[in-house]
Amino acid sequence: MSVGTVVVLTGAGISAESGLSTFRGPDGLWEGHHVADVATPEAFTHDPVTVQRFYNRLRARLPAVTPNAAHHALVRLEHAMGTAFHLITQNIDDLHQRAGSTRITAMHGGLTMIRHVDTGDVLSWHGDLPENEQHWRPHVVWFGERTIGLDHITEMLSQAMLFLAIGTSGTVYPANQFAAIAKRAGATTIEVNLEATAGAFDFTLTGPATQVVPGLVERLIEGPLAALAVHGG
Ligand code: BV8
Repeated sequence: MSVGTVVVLTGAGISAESGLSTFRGPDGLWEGHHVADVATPEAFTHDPVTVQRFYNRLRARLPAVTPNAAHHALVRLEHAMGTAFHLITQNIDDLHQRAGSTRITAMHGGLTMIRHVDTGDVLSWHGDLPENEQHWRPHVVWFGERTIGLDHITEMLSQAMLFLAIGTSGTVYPANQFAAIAKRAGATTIEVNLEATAGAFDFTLTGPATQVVPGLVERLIEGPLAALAVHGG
């Protein structure tokens, strides 16, 4: 039996009701682009203008959107659970951070950071990058690149009592392995989504995140996690 941590994984679906589009539309395009055209190191080498323009447009959207009830509910869960809580997000928006989440690993980086291709220096960044800029890139994990914090994430999953995935299709590796890893460690696995995915989940709670997550968090704090909660709900 795991030692009793709660690990939450979020994907694009938790930000959908804040007005940010998810990734896999019916045509499988990301904002009108194929993945390989904008979210790979090769794309950045061969066509930096298209890549910088793509991320400038995504970054420019952030000031117009705000965290929703699901983001805020996860902050309440973090406050109730303290060090027994860990949030992993696949999202590159900054909505969890703006809601107040601090025990967070942004495993695919973030739109509000840029990284120097030679020194690896990372800076906070909120405006556009010049479209022909080739020394500073979005601090975002592209396909074929190593994700951030994977060793720490694997350690957290090995101690999980509860694994909760919210708004993720389970399409992308290695995040799509986390439920199975947690389950092998003895965790109960729950997903919140508009529809069940193929992941290793004991329960699927279907519905929009803003309608399902707040009530789920309150029930967890008052019920099974009450013994673990370090503060009142
Ligand atoms: C790596 C940053 C190794 C960029 C992202 C063939 C088979 C299997 C795997 C591979 C393969 N070929 C290559 C791979 C590996 C590859 C991969 O998984 N490819 C996929 C496409 C097959 N993965 C990688 O390359 C990873 N790195 O493996 O490195 C390595 C090791 C050592 C050394 C070097 C290398 C890196 C992956 C990271 C890619 N970058 N993001 C950017 O965002 O521009 S991933 C990107 O897509 C997002 O960050 C996000 O993670 C992902 C989209 O997934 P979701 O978040 O799940 O979003 P999606 O739209 O798919 O689903 C939304 C869900 O929400 C849906 O289920 C929907 O029903 C639900 N929903 C909608 N509305 C709501 C809702 N739910 C609740 N409420 C709502 N209101």
